[in-house]
Amino acid sequence: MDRKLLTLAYIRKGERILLGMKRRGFGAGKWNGFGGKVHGGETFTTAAAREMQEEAGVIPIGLIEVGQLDFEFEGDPLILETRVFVASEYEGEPQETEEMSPKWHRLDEIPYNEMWDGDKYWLPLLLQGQKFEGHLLFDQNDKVLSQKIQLINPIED
Ligand code: 6OG
Repeated sequence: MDRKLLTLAYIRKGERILLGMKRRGFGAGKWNGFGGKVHGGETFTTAAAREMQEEAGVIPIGLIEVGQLDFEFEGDPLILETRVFVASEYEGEPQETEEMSPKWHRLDEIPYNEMWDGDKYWLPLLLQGQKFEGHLLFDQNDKVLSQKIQLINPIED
């Protein structure tokens, strides 16, 4: 099975999260975090920071890896191995790029119906400060067919 290594990074500031409307390519028309392919010689973390700078014009500070998600599409042997990151600090001001239009969203107004269908299963975990890993299988219309997500070292409360 082929694996493609991707990053997906968010900036979360208090009660708001920075999302980008993807303007072209894979996932166009959806709000998402920022990210893309890991280049040779890069770590996931350096790739995540580079992609965020390229797509949103901000440099994240103190990126923390919080998740690993394997995205798979029915009928496609490729697995998108995606490492998920979050930062609470950044340098620069979010700006529109060719790839993304960034916008702050209140945590109680996350536009899940304009995001990848899988996000509702795991983004709430990120927002709770949890770490997670999982696998999501999508059909050819980008709908989730099955998913399994588990917490890593769950936070006790
Ligand atoms: P480029 O092809 O633009 O990188 N990505 C996904 N994000 C979410 N939320 N759900 C998915 O479910 C995704 N599949 C891929 C990873 C693609 C970007 O899109 C993310 C990368 O940040 C299927 O270089």
